[in-house]
Amino acid sequence: MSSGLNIAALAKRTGIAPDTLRKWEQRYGILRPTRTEGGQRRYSEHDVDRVVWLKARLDEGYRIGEAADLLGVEALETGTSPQQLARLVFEAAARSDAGAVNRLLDHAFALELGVACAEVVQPLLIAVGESWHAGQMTIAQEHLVTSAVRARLERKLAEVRAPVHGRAVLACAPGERHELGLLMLAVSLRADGWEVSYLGPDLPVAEPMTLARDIGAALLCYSVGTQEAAAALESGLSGSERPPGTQLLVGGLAANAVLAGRIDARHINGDLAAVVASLRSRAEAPTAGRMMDTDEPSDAGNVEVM
Ligand code: B12
Repeated sequence: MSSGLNIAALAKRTGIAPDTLRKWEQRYGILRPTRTEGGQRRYSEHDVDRVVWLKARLDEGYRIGEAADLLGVEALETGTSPQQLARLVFEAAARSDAGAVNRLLDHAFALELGVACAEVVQPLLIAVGESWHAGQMTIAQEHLVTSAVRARLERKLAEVRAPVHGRAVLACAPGERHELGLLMLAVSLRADGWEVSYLGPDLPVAEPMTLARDIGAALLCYSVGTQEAAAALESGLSGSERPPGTQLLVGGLAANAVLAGRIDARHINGDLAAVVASLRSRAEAPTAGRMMDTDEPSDAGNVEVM
């Protein structure tokens, strides 16, 4: 049987009536359902994203035909490559073209989530940030991109999905303002069936820990992008009482196996897909209770390098 949403579920998710969706599908070919063995249409997350994108254009005043054209024409102009899309957003930001930044990012987020994050957003943020660090892009241009990315990631995070694997709390270490990598992890975990509490940048170490304890979280993630934040995390954790049954995970640019070993946390090398898959396989393991049973064999002091 083919998985996916039926038209009623698609209508519920997008707020567009089933009749309208059928018309959009037949007239503009903007939905690409698969069929069940019984011949019923099943819509994908990609279809949801396209409808949400079109709805946003209608709210801006476009007619549906224009919006559908825009979806096709811009996709054609930008080519199909996510790398090109990242470059076009970068160029749009460099000429302070907020409209193009937003439209192109809408395209990026209409791609499959993993592709959007790993192949568009991540290289884009690095290019934009490096350009800002080098004094080529202004703070305003950098913020234009980061807030547009943040808004879309937060929107994804707010999408309701049934929790399956357990609860996860995510926060940046004290002083840490590089938050978008962690937000991408939050969205990826949410999409994979975790109930996520994303707390954002610059948190005192004890706050996420208290929340994790209160809600019985299986996973507590800290992000460190700078050495200063890594040091602040380490000192905040020393002597603190860990929530029982909660696994501590550390990541970000300044995280490594050595730091993880020192703070008795886990560090997973690899991209977000690898991180999410590793966490999922743990959660699904028959012996896994809340993911870190005390009798579970430790992987080198809870440090894992894949
Ligand atoms: C964009 C950027 C900024 C933006 C951040 C915008 C935002 N709201 O997030 C702004 C402009 C605010 C900024 C500020 C600063 N920055 Co800056 N910044 C960058 C830049 C260019 C990209 C960071 C980024 O967003 N990458 C994309 C994301 C998606 O990648 P990521 O964060 O690494 O996350 C990935 C993984 O690490 C992982 N991940 C992240 N967290 C977690 C957590 C867990 C548990 C797991 C499993 C995985 C995980 O998921 C992501 C996907 O794989 C980097 C350079 C670079 N090459 O990365 C410098 C960089 C990180 N910044 C740096 C510095 C020095 C600063 C400033 C001190 C500059 C200044 N003089 O003010 C400030 C510090 C702010 C602070 N207190 O935190 C240095 C850090 C050096 C260091 N290691 O100590 C870098 C490396 C630049 C450099 N080459 O010197 N920066």
